[in-house]
Amino acid sequence: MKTKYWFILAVGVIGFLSCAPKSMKTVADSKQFLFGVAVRPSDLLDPKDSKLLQDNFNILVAENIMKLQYLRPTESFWNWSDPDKLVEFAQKNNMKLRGHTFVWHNQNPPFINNLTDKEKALSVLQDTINQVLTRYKGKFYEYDVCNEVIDDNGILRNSVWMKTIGSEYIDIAFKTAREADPSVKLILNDYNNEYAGTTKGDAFYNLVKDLVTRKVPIDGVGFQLHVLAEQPVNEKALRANIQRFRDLGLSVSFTEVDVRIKLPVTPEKEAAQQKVYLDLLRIALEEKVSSFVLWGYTDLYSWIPGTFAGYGSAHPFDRNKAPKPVYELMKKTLADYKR
Ligand code: 9MR
Repeated sequence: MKTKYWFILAVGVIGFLSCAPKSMKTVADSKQFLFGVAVRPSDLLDPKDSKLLQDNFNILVAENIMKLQYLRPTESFWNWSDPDKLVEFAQKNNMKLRGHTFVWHNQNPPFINNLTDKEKALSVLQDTINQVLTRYKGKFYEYDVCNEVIDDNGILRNSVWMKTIGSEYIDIAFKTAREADPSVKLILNDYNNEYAGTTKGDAFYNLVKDLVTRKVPIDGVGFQLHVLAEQPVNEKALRANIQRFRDLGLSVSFTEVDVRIKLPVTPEKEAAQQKVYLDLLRIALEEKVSSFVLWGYTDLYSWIPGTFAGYGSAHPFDRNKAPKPVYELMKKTLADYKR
């Protein structure tokens, strides 16, 4: 073929490729924005599901399998197989990982729930963190070292860790994690902590400020953001909160985003949900949050109906795992964003 025709063909191919619709992951990568999802082991096994993950997300978190109930069901038995597969999948697909979680009041195995002795509790806590972060050294981008340590009244929750060790369990968990893997960003994660000026939001901030003042090695905070379509985002209170954590030298991640709708779904409620998702994404971009992670992508496997009776349709993909209009709008918001 003459050079001229080769040239025309090449221009055509390049033109076609640049007009071809880009995947969400390509867009997120190009913006250096960490956009992720909580996954279940079966998401990695089914070829269609794993393709969906590959096309859409550049950071993953285990929805359940790294909680101690599953990861360490007895003191001597560790369930590494599923987490190993998740780590391998993420590495193979050029995705980062969030870890969730070491220290929680929920989803603990009986041998932890039954702890009473302080020394024993301390050794279990430290050993758990050491074993996980030694095995996966350098493999996790962020880790929720402690989750939901403040209760709904704004005081330290009376968890098994609090009862056995006392409030210093938080310091000890963070210090142990830092020593075990200095490369992973250490996060304190919670729900209803996203707004400055609320009981829980302010209690969470005061706790974190105290940790920073006492030089406990914390790198960032997580706002879970399990929110409602019917409650518009309070942008001012969210931005003020992000700013005050940034002033402490910390990062902020949106770690478990979903926006539930009071059933039945109507076009108005869907429009309200779109606004909440898009506001959160825009604020995350503008405030340069560390990661934006959906707590599940499809309504098919949602945790919402089991916990909030009468609510549902909280995720950006429908029960057939097809993207809803809100997802296309999120993609456009990300694609149009100029850093
Ligand atoms: O999505 C998780 C669900 O499958 C579990 O049954 C539930 C048990 O409490 O935990 C859910 O995930 C929670 C997360 O680990 C911490 N923040 C709240 C999430 C929703 O309950």
